[in-house]
Amino acid sequence: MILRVPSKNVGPLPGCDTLDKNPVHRKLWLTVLPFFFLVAAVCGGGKAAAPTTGQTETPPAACAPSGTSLEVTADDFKFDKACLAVAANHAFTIRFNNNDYHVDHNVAIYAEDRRASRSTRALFKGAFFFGPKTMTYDVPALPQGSYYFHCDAHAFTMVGVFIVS
Ligand SMILES: [Cu+2]
Repeated sequence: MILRVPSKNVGPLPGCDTLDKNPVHRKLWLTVLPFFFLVAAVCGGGKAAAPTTGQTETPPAACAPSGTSLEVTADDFKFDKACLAVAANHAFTIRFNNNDYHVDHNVAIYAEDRRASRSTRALFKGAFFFGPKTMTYDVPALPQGSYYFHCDAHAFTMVGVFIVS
């Protein structure tokens, strides 16, 4: 709805006494003007409170396997990758670069997102170690599935999708 306060047809604004001395006009303005503002406020408020349709939820990460040597880096309490992928039923390695000075990180693989399920079972738990340092984990073959990788100490911020396909 588009509201326009008429500027030409209705006459001068209240307070413009020099232009309009007619008390009836002035009374009309004082009655009508607040109504305009009220309608505008209600319409505007309704628009602002309208439910948002498109949520800004990030789509699930997708990646495809490429060899059996994975690599991921921890930097400032974040993994540099949102998705890791490996072929099903093949042992593989994860080269883990912990770049955070004097911070203990690891990489573990879980059946479910630990942010949603604290009791999810671990498919693999890499050893913790302080940065800056790089270690290579040997991970046994995993069955096909869509899993998650976390740092166990910072599961809420250090997380990604782990695809075995
Ligand atoms: Cu960590």
